[in-house]
Amino acid sequence: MRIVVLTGAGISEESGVATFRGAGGLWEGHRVEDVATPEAFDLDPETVQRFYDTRRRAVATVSPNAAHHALARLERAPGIDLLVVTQNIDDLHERAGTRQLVHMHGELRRARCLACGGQPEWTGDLVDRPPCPVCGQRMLRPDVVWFGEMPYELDRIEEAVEACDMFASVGTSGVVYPAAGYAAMAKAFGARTMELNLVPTDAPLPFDEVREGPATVVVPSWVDEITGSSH
Ligand code: BJW
Repeated sequence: MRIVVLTGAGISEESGVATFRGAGGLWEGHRVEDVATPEAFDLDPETVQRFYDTRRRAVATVSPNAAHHALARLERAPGIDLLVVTQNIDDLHERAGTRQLVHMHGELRRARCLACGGQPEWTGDLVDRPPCPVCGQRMLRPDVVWFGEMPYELDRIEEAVEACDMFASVGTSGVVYPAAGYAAMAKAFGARTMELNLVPTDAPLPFDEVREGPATVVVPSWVDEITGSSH
């Protein structure tokens, strides 16, 4: 069975990573749509770099939760061909053991050089403008995708979405495109579509089934059903 799972901030919430929208989901008093842009970075790079430096440090102190682990278990199950497409920039899926993974909005643990285009792994801070390890220029930014920028690996994602038998959306508010369109795309191509969310998204729903609850509960129980096991 070919499965695509799209994850959002909600899957990491119980690990202690803040979501974007909803209670406490503001970015330093601003809407994320107003500040997660290349224009905001051009206007005030230091504030943006500090924001991502803080998040990079914070993510290093948290751990994958039962939902991340369940998806890693699903990938290893016989007869399952799973692609996890995450909008998250944390590395909790890979730390849980998921291998077939796309970070469509980039990664905190990677920088991007505005001079040479290099994308070096990065674990430190960027605010002090360290030199790019590839070209030496001091023009590194976080390798994340802001509004108006092109998300990563869209061809690979769309191919998997169109070919999958089951599509599950986990912990995402479904307001940011193109990710928000994948459930409808999967459904149009004949997949069964599911939403697993603490607070399910509003109608019109592209989902055949909705399971309401925290990711650490609903994701492991869904994976158990598919794999016929219990943990
Ligand atoms: C739990 C839980 C628990 C809580 N358990 N669940 C007009 C119409 C349509 C599109 C556009 C438009 N105008 C502009 C656009 C395009 C724009 C867009 O979508 N804008 C909308 C806001 C309208 N999109 C773009 O610009 C994208 N690029 C693009 O479109 O390129 C051109 C293109 C053309 C043609 C084809 C393809 C592309 C780029 C979008 C980049 C988004 N970047 C960010 C920041 C990344 C870096 C960072 O992390 O700082 O990505 S914004 C932010 O939102 C982040 C997230 O990945 C993304 C989604 O958020 P997510 O994950 O859904 O989080 P929340 O907080 O919204 O929701 C949390 C959910 O969890 C909730 O549902 C809770 O219920 C749930 N939850 N606890 C289970 N314990």
